Amino acid sequence: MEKLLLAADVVIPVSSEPIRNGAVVVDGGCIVDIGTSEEIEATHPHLPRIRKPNSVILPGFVNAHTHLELSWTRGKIRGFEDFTGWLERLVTLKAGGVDQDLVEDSMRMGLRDVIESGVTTVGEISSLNFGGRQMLKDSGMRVIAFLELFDRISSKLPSIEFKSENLYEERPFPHAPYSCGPELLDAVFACARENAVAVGIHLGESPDEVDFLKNMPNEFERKIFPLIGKETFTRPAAETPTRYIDGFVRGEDVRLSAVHMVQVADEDMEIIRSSDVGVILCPRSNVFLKIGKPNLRRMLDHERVGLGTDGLSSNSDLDFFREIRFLCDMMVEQGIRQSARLAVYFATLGGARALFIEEKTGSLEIGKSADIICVDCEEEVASDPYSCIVSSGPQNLQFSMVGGNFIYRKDSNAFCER
Ligand code: MCF
Ligand code: FE
Repeated sequence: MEKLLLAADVVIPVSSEPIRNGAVVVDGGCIVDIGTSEEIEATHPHLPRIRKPNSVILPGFVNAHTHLELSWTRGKIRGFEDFTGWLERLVTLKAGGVDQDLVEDSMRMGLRDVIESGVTTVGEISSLNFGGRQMLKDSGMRVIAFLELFDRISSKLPSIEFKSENLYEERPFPHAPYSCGPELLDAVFACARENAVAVGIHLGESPDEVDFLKNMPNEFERKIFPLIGKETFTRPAAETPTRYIDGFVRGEDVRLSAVHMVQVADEDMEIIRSSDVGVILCPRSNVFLKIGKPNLRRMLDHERVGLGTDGLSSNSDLDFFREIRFLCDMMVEQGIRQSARLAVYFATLGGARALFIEEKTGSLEIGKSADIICVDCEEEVASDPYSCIVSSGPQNLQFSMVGGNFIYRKDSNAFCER
């Protein structure tokens, strides 16, 4: 990839203030300079250059939690009463079996929608034996493949290899505290400590999860366990899901990304901050599954907070612009100021931090990977670039690159000026 200059009406580095008439220089897959167009063009004359009218350049979005593999379930789960009603339907649907070609074709379409909504990094939940993972690698995106674990895998865990390549990294993902017993959680955190691998988990999602972990009557034991033929298991009683998991982490140096975190108490925030837990919010999924909305105010003084669409079994689409807009509206609803700026933060650097990859991506800084998108804005860009991004959609995406390579271009004709 040759050295390239990307210029725009506004460059939003996210880690610092927006630059009017800004430019970024990309070389060897990395960002090598950033500043005003004037400065950059003086320092780097005669470079091939891209500048779109009315445009904003910013870090590619981080969709920190998806289940692309479940794209085939789109529109198939309706009319459920509550979270466990939804889970019951999903488990039954999966047990009915599905054609592998359908799984892969729908995943390919899901992946396309993710890319066309400006996402350059995806945190994908993937079954252990899933053949479609190659598709993720071939997409050119940055991928954190969370390998989904259930109790039956406990004894085999030490033999699982979590691969790490340039743009592709595998991590363990015990599904949730109600589906994974203490033996598996202990084994996962031991493996994480030994191999310095980060971990992900669905945590603090439904009120029933809270009851389950308090050892109170709950719908998982009443309805879901009999359905899947699972024996219940003894577990240490905990007041909140965060405290429960903290009991397994035991203050040790483990990087944990907790997905959902709707059931969070004020006191949990102290644990989240001191253990430096990455929090991944999936607000549209939460509303879809009727579990309520996350308390966003609580999250504001924590840096590791990102955003995910979840999969098409719990969301109507994978349009990340819509997820950002929904988050932003929810912030306004909760009386949070500067909601557009914060929503863009959650969608980029916050997500990279929630996945512990902020050294590589999430902001436009010298030395970071060139994971960059360009969006054209319908309104006047310069007055409020963050709001421009929040009100954009896939139709506004001009190009998207990961590690300096284009993964999407709206019009590839006459792309560069020389
Ligand atoms: O994030 C949502 C809601 N919380 C829990 N699980 C899932 C979500 N989307 C998909 N799932 C899947 C999960 O990957 O539900 C299945 C798993 O394969 C349930 S099997 C107990
Ligand atoms: Fe999920």
